[in-house]
Parts: sequence; structure tokens; C-alpha cells
Amino acid sequence: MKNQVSYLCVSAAALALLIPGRLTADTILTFDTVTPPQFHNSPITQVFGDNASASASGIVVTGIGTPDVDLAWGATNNPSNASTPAQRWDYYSIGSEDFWRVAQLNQSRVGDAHEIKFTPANGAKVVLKSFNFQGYYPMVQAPSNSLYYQERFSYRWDVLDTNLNSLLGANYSFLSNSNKDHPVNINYTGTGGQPLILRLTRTASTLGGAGTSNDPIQLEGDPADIGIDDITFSEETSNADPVVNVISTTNGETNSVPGFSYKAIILDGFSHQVNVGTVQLRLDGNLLSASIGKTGLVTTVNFSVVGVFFNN
Ligand SMILES: [Ca+2]
Ligand SMILES: [Ca+2]
Repeated sequence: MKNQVSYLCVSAAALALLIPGRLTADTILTFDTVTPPQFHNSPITQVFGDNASASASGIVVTGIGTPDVDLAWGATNNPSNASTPAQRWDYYSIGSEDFWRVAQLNQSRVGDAHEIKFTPANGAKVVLKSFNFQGYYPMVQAPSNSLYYQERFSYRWDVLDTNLNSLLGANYSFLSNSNKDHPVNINYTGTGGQPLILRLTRTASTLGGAGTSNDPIQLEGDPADIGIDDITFSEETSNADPVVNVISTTNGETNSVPGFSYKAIILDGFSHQVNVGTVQLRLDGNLLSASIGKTGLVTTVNFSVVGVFFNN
């Protein structure tokens, strides 16, 4: 008599692989810690934020992060900048000024622009989500005349394609208060493989509060007092949800050694990722003692028994 693998009688519904997931998959540049070769108040290195698949110094990754996205940090104009290099982003992160751990728009003068170019590989789509503007100073009272003063910053932000056409943009103006509570929500998704450039162009402010009868008196912000924080982006790859590939003895197979083996390889999606601690393999509702592990984006589920395996 031919041996027949007993799980022939296991229906697809009876054998269940339960894969709870989670919803977020972002890279957030926080600048909250600084580690050499990156230094405080120095140009942001061109590798910072590149291909982020795990949290690192100044970077928080959830889900798959952005393993296919390269960043390039640049600036244009700024002809009268006294600092060298003349056009740059600075990584500002030091314990004595803990309230302002940001990407500093170094010497951002009216008409100057700071840019971050996000270049995806492997056909991924870049999703630019949000960031916060943050001025350095709160409202201050001048000891000379007891009046209150507050810096105002105004910007035009754009998402550009590589021909520098604006795909999305708006103006934004705020009064500095030392807090990162000036959010810009972008939420723009590029096409597959399309680089996106986030450009922040300083514009002239319309100042309110002029004269001693107004309080506070608004000043155009100093070009050294401005940064952005919590730059949030993600990528979309081919699959939004986890993709399961199952390798088992074929249903209906004959002339096989009696036994049962099941192997599933699950690839995380950009919207949902496998929470490995909660994956279960069940047969007719009964938990099987499968071997389950995860490396990077890949979860592996293995289960096998030797001999005839009966479904009750
Ligand atoms: Ca780079
Ligand atoms: Ca920060």
C-alpha cells in the first residue's frame, strides 16, 4: 500500500497561520543623540538618514523604515554667508541646549533655500510626511525698555521633482517660542523610483506688533535661530501587507514518507509588519509548537513531525 501523507484531510481553513501586524513604518529624524563621525553644530553628514532599516543615533525607525531611500543634504544661494562651508545643514544636538536638538537651517536668509533630496532604489516610492519648524528663542523681554520681543520666521516649502517643478507646497509663518510645535504636514507620495526634493525657502515676513503699544514686538528671525525637527518619511515597496509563502508537502501527495512538514516565509509589507511574538500556527484551533523567528523583514515559521499526523 502506498503511504499517503495524512494531512490530506487538513483543509486550508483548518490549518491557520495567525499573523497580527502593526501599522506604522516610518523613519523619523530626531537629532536627539549625536555620535561620531557626526558632531554637534557641524554639517550633517551625507550618510545621515540613508537606507534606515533600524533605529540609530538621531533616527527612530518603526516597521520596515526606509531601507531603499538615500538622502542628500544641500542648500542654494546664501551668497553672503559668513560661515564655512557656506551652504549647509548643521546637526545641532548638545545636552546644554537640550530643548533644541534639530537640523539647523544654518544661516537661512531671506531668499536662501535648504533642500533634502530623497532618492529611492528598487522601484520604491518615497512618502514625505511631515516635519516641525522650531525657533531657538522664546519671547524675550529687553532689560533696556522692558518690552517683549519675538522672532518671526516665514518659509515657502515645496516638494520638487528632479526638474525642480513644484509638486506640492505652501507658505508657513510662525512666531518662535523655543518649541517644536510648528508642524508642516506634507503627505506626498512619489511614483515608483522617483526622487523627491524637499525645499525650504526663507521668505520675508509680514511683521505684526510694531511699536511700543503692541506686545510683543515682532522681529524678523535671525538666520542662525532656526531649525527643523522630526523629519518623517517612509517608503512603499511592492507589497503593503505581509506576503506569505508556504513550503509544505503537497496536498494529495502519495508515495511520501509519512510525516508532516510546514514552512512559511513571511515578508513584511510597508503598511503592516509581522509582530513575531504573536504569530501562531494552529491546526483545528489547536496551537502547534512551531519554530518561529524573524530576521530583518523576513519571518520564518517551521513545523514538522515524523510519522503519521492525524487531524482530529
Ligand atoms: Ca546620502
Ligand atoms: Ca529633536
